[in-house]
Amino acid sequence: MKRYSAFAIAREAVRYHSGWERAWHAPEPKAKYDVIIIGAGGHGLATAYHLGKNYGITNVAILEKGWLGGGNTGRNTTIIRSNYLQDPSAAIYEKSRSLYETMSQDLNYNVMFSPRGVIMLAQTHHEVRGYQRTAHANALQGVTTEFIGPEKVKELVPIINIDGPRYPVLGGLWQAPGGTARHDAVAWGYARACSDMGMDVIQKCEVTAIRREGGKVVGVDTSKGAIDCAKLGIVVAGHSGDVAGMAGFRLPIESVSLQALVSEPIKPCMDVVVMANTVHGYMSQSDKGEMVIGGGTDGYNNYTQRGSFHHIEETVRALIETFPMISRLKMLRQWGGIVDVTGDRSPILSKTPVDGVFINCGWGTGGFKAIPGSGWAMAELIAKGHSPLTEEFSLDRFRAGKFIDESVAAGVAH
Ligand code: FAD
Ligand code: PYC
Repeated sequence: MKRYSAFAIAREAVRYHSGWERAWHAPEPKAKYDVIIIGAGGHGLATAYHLGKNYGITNVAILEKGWLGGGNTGRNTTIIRSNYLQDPSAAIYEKSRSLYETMSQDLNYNVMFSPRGVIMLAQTHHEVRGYQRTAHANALQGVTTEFIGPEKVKELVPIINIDGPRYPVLGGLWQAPGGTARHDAVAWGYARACSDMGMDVIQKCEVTAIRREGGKVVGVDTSKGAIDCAKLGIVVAGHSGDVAGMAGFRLPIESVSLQALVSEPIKPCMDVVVMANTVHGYMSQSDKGEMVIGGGTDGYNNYTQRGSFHHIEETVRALIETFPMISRLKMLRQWGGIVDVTGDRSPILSKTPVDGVFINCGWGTGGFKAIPGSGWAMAELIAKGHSPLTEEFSLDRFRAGKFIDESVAAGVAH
């Protein structure tokens, strides 16, 4: 594929943009692949990309029932950070954050990574102690964070009200190298790179059954016919339970809706990301000027990818004391995505009871930030059968009771 460059833009400008080629091919499925990945969200595409880039495995199909990036990858609020408490989490999230730094260059696709900094506000004394503990843990893990006082918070976020009365800002966990990226571009960039390596990204291709022989995977049935494979990666976020059921095993996962909304665009007023977990809500400003706002998950399980009025009211009510200016904003649109949540709020990257089937799920409310690191680690697991980054995240931890509790670091109320 032709490289994108400043020169290419100039060249196409003078020939009426007639020379651009398709960013990825639209193939029909072949009869057989070495590896099939179900789900063309960020995690599925990143897994395929690293199978090709790191291990030279390119006879790969990525099957997507809708359009690529149309699940949670295209619905999230794009916060990237690695300020988790437990060592295995810090390792994979920090690997991921560092891969975001060079992603635009690696993929030759501008994913608009913006390391503008992320603050998690401490608005109770309990939160102060919790975030101080995380800052110490992060120092030992080599993750750059610091606990900052209320004056520094005010300096970084001039529009914030730190005085309460209900929830004064007592400080915050500040990660300067955290930030945001353009979510669709992450999916599109990976899809283009996978297609360029000869992989088949096949949209509108729903997997309806997983075929096994003697405890081993042999292929899948899809809305475009049967396809054989030697190995299968299930990377379907909110539908993980359903698809695992097709392979004959159950997951310790619940599917719930997570919603977000954006305001009308306004002039630049906040150039960091702020999460306020006590109240609960979070906010950043997009490059278009919209205030991007979200809250906790819905309190009931469901598969409906849409927003609801009660959520706007709850989230805006939660944030209004800390950000009084949002009371004067008009809201533009809202939406929901179905996230898959585990009991310890950590993901599952694992082999499964079916030989040749691997699963990547359970990122819950926080998997956008993890896309490149998860893809890197999952590719290693699929190619070599083990990966230091996935070891602790196996399904066995639920049997052995070796939980990786990240309910606070998840940062979103469940
Ligand atoms: P998805 O992007 O959902 O991809 C899975 C794909 O599998 C889908 O495209 C789906 O159509 C496909 N699929 C399902 N079943 C089948 C089938 N049978 N056959 C074929 N294809 C199938 N994370 C952060 O880190 N930061 C944030 O700020 C953040 N904000 C969020 C805000 C909201 C409102 C939401 C909903 C989520 C947020 N997240 C955030 C979480 C993040 O979006 C997800 O963890 C992440 O995108 C999961 O990516 P994925 O590739 O696993 O799943
Ligand atoms: O994981 O940082 C996060 C997050 C913020 C909003 C939703 N998820």
